[in-house]
Parts: sequence; structure tokens; C-alpha cells
Amino acid sequence: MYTQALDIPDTTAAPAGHGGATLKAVPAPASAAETAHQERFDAKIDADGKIEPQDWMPSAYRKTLVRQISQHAHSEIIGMQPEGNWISRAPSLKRKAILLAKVQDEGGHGLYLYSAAETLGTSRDQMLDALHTGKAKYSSIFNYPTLTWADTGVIGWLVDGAAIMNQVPICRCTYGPYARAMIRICKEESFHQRQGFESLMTMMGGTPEQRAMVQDAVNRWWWPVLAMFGPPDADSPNSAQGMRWGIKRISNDDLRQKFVDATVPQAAILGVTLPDPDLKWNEAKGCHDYGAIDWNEFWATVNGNGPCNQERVATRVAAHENGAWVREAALAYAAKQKARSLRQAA
Ligand code: FAQ
Repeated sequence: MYTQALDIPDTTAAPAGHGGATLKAVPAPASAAETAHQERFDAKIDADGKIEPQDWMPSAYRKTLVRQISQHAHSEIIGMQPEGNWISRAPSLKRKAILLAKVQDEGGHGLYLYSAAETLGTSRDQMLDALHTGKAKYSSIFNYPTLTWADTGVIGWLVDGAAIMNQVPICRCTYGPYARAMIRICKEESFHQRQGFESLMTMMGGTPEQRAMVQDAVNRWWWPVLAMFGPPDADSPNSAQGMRWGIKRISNDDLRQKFVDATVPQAAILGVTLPDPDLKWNEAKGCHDYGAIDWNEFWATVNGNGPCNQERVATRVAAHENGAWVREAALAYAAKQKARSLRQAA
């Protein structure tokens, strides 16, 4: 135990000739030190404190964070592709400027998140390699195609809306760098959601063809967006521990329910129908009932067999390879700057 370890004499402190050679310090059992660390860690988690990069943490906590934060980062940068598809075809300069800013924001979110994950000791190269070789996951939602301009509005309204619902609680995550990154990300996601809704409102005030285009996009995105919150709580292997550690604050099913309840009145304002005949207000439960999600489709998409998985990863790998010269130039410039400042200091 911890107290026994403290009782062991320290040979380094024993003066020569006073038994220093024979009174060998017995190294404290690793488990005692680990137990003490674990107790301090648990106490901090129980007190809703923040764990910082330099703090001791259980290796499983570290591993879970690297998994979740890197998956989140990958989702942000892969998530640039579906909307990026429409930048060159935006219907006006205003819409193009908004979409450009949004897609750039998603790239920025990826960078904050990779930086947060790097504080846990995993390099960006390792994380990107896992993405490019298909070992790492990213959100299922970005494997669906953007067939019409209305899809960009629906991504803003529903996908960013779902992302905000999921991510606001992560601002209170116990890992400091992740929580702080999420505060800024959520502010930007809020603008993304509003621009999507506003774009759809404009289209719904337009021609019958524009309204039909919006409805078609809502029909295609609604169910994948509900699945985006992750498997039902009963089939979510990471939830219990994630919630114990304060990484996850609200369960997959509870977030999904909150999202449905928040979105139904927004759909009514827009004048679109959510494509679920079972969607109705349940007075007794005080929330909406909704129909069954196709979990087979979800898992097929997560496991690489969604409509656009291959295209998304191939585009990402090509972008990485085509950007090699930029990384080399930046490294060469940094080396030159360092050499110059060393010369000046000499
Ligand atoms: N897609 O046990 P759980 C955005 C995996 S960013 C793919 O419930 P956990 C911004 C899960 O990883 C969107 N895989 O797992 C934007 C696990 O597999 P593993 C991304 C999924 O971690 C908007 C397995 O299933 N947001 O949208 C998905 O406790 C517009 C079992 O699941 C985040 O990453 C899925 N949808 O909960 C950008 C937020 N769901 O790793 C561009 C942070 C589950 O054991 C345009 N992440 N899986 O092999 C989280 O909150 C959590 O990680 C969950 C999953 C909720 C995603």
C-alpha cells in the first residue's frame, strides 16, 4: 500500500558508512504508485475537475480520448468534402462566400482537434496514417452524396444541428484541451446551422421546384442524421466508461431524442415533412416517438461500405499526397528560421 512505500528508507539519503550499502531501498510496488495516481485521478473526475496533458491518467482514458478526438478530427476534415463539392456551383456570390467560410471552418476544427489529440502523445502523422489506411473511423454521415444545392442547406440545418447537440456537452469534457477546443468549435457550428436553415428558408420561399428539391434532400438526410448519434445505448460499448470518465455527458439515445424534439418545430417553420410516419408527440412521455432506424445501413457505412466511403478516403489520400510539397516547404522554412535565429544569438 501507499503508506508502506513511504516507510521504506531511502538509501540515497543514507550517509556512507551508515548502512547505505546494505539498506537497499525496495522499490515501491508499481501497483502502489499506480493506485495512488488512480485515486487522485478518480477524485478529480468525481469533483468534475479537468485533467491536463501533464497529469497522470490511466492508459485506457488516454486511449479512449485519442480514439474519440482523432475520429472527431477525421470527421471534420472528411466532412469538408460533401459541401466542398458545391463551392464552385453555389448559386450566388453571397452563398459561395458563406459556403467557403463554412468549409474552411471545418478544416480549422480538424486542426484544433488534431492538436488536442497530439497533447496525449499520438502524432498527427500517426492519426492521419490510420485514416488513410482505413484503420480509423470517421462519422458515417459524410459517406452520403450531396446531389443538389439543397443538400448544402440540409447539411447545415440537420448535420450541424446534430453536431451541436452532440458537441455542446463535450465543452464540459474532463480532458482540458478537448473541452477548450470544443467551446470555439461549437460557436462556429452554431453559425453553420443558422446559415443552413436560412438558405433552406430562402429556397422554401421560392418555386415549387425549389421546395421539392429541399423536401427531397430532407428525405435523404433525415435517417442518416439520426444514426449519426451512434448506436442505441444498449449496443454502445464505449458509453458507460466514457460517461464515468466525464468524456461523454449525455448518452447517444438521449441526445438523439433531444435532437428530434428540437427539430420537429423547426421543420414546421420551414414547411418540410420529416420522412417518418411514426413521428408523433407522446404526451405521456413528454417527447416525440419516432420510427426504427436502419442499423444495418449504419454499420455497413461505418465499416466502409456506404455510398461514398471509397471516394471520400481516396480524395483525402490524394489531397495529402498532393500537399506533400507544402509540408516540405514549411519544414524547410522553419529549419532556415531556426538556423538564422541561432546565428543571431551566437
Ligand atoms: N459514425 O460505443 P459507441 C461534425 C462508432 S463532426 C462512425 O457509442 P462512442 C461537424 C464508435 O466510434 C461529427 N462511427 O462510441 C461537421 C465506436 O467504434 P470504435 C463527428 C460511429 O465513442 C458538420 C462504435 O461505433 N462528431 O459533424 C458513429 O462512445 C458538417 C460504438 O459506438 C464527433 O466525432 C458514427 N456516427 O460514441 C463537419 C463527436 N457513431 O471507436 C462537416 C465526438 C458511433 O469503438 C460538416 N464523438 N460510431 O471502434 C462522440 O461524441 C462519440 O465518439 C460518438 C460515438 C457519439 C460519435
